[in-house]
Amino acid sequence: MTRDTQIFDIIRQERERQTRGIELIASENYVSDQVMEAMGSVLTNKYAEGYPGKRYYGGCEVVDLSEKLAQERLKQMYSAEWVNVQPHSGAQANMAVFMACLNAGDKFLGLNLSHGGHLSHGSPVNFSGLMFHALEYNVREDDGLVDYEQLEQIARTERPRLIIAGASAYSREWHYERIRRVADEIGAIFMVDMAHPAGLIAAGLLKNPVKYAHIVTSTTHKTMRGPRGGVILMGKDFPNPWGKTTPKGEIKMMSQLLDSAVFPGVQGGPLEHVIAAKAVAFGEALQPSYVDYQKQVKLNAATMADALLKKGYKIISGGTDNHCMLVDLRTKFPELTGKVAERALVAADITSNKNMVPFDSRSAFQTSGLRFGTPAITTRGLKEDLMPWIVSLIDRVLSDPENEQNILKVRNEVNAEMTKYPLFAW
Ligand code: DSN
Repeated sequence: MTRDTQIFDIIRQERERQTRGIELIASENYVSDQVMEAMGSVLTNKYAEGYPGKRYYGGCEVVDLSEKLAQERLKQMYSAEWVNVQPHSGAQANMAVFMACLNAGDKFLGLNLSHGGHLSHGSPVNFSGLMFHALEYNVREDDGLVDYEQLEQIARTERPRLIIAGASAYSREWHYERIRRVADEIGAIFMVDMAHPAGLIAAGLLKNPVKYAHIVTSTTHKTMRGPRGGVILMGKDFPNPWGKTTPKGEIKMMSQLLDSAVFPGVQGGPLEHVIAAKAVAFGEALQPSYVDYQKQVKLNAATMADALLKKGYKIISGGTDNHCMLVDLRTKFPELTGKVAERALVAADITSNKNMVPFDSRSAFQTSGLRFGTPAITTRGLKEDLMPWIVSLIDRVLSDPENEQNILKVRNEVNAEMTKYPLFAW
């Protein structure tokens, strides 16, 4: 077969883009060579519908070993009792939880997407908002923190069956205990989606939601630094409180419902090559060097947030406890939209994403915010001393976002510095 030069040239271009720039998208990271090796392995050839030891195809005895290893390592990372490593993504992990816990039309409560929440926590254009009755809580306008009083009040009045904590743009620690209390009071299931801070949690730098929630979901590729994918965890199995029964009238345990919801509920064959890559990433997360990495992610984020504040930018909630921060551009540049800011920064090889800020006056296509995060640049080897320099580059671009000469100068500085931080061993 002739080599597909078209696609491999595109991959080469993407590799160059990733290498020459400063990557500040809070949900992105660079995986290790071993994670990529496992993803690009012969395991991609195998069909393995079912679970280890209970498959619908022959020849699964080898992939059973790697899936079991992934399960054991993930349990160890979070002191979990039960896990499922098959979800293809975080959204699919969440979908499986909805399927296991709710009936179509049931009420659930999640953080408003425009206040930092996630699409799969109730957006009207997502399955969660389309098939279920989504209720939302906000962050407070004055301090940008989750409005726990509002959450409790809605929970008591509306009595949702499921309450979700977790966000895609929230830079503070959560009061899981408080949410669990109200969930217990009304008999709701409490789920935490820890996709963003999962790596910091595994390193013991943030509270472990497995101790507080009935069910925890995550992606594996953000701060965790594994392949793209999802997982579900529980600290303790429990009978489904809503009394979903089998055709024989038995009440099922939540682990059985979740396993059936992932497969055959929302997925077919698991991606065994990705599951092997997850196992590699989980193995890396159990090494002492992972804690050092996550401490540096947090230090870099705190230093970047300080530098932004010193330059006059507003950060929602005033800073960060984790790897990310949400900047409200309106304080420093009232006329500048997130859309224009994102484009100007990309032209300077600094990648971030436009993001709505709480109580935004602009639409999701324009936005007034930018979200920054440090997992990727920390993997690259950048330390806290470079954070003020990155912020000064951002500031130069945003101060004159249409000035191509200015942007070119910044880009040259970015490219010169980043050649000092090689990315791939091959
Ligand atoms: N798209 C992800 C993020 O950027 O946070 C969430 O799924």
